[in-house]
Amino acid sequence: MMPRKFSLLFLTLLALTLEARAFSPGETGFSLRYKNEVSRFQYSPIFLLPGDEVTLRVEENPGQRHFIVQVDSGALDFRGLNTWFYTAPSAPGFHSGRIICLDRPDTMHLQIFIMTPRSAMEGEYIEGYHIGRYPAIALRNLDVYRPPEGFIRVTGENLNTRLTPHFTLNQFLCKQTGGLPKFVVLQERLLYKLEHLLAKVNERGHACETFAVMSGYRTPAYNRRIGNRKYSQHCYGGAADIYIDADPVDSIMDDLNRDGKRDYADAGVLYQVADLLSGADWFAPYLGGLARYRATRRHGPFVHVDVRGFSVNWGD
Ligand SMILES: [Ca+2]
Ligand SMILES: [Ca+2]
Repeated sequence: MMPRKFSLLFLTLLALTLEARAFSPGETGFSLRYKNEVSRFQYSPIFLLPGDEVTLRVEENPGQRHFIVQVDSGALDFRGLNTWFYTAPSAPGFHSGRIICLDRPDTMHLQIFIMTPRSAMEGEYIEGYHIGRYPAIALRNLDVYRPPEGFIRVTGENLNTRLTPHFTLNQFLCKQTGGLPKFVVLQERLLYKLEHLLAKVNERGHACETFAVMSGYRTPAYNRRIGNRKYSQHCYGGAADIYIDADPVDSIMDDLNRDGKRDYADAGVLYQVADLLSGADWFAPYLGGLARYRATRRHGPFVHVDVRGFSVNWGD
């Protein structure tokens, strides 16, 4: 038996360790409305074209009524009532900004990417990077299938930029070969969906700090090479194929149902959590495709999620 004094110390240390490991959703006490998005995350991405104009509206909470906004580049115009009008700079690149609450310590970091416009494409390429061809006509005339207006230019400097509290830009690059700069299409909404799903997964007892993203953005050229459907949400920056890889970290889905096997049933556990969220009213903006996939010789089991705007579920 351990002396009581030591066992208490041991328990305290254990509690502190568990505390340190607890998942934090990385949220601020206030929210920001911009474009068609709402974010409460301490890191919030804003993807814009050169010269784009966007309204930033901060929604106050009890005890949080006074804010200032700072940006490293571009023009900011205060419009009253916690509202700012931001005009993006004219050159592509990454810029940071922040919304600071003056009532208590609470900051939202704005991760502003000025994209390279589609007009910079030369044939199927931008700066030597193979994009391929987007279908000129949107599938069923849906906005989510219109060719993207711009591409995030990924360089050595911004490759590891945090987009939201638990996801970084490098997780979403297309798997095709080629050096930097690379170009990526990504929707803010997909990142927020992944954050909400990650928080739910942790809440359900599966501790993980991020998802392994097996496939994020796919250029139409790459998508075609792997034989995928031409209107894949991956090509529009709206989809991610994900799995949980926290214990052990070995690039394969963890044994989430703890049956000693890592297979379709584990993809099913992640699928169920995502499906559970789909039933919540507040989750409506994040609805999209949801699918589970079996392991093959090339990959382990995984789950596909996207933000096409309406629910479609499938499984193989
Ligand atoms: Ca694993
Ligand atoms: Ca299992």
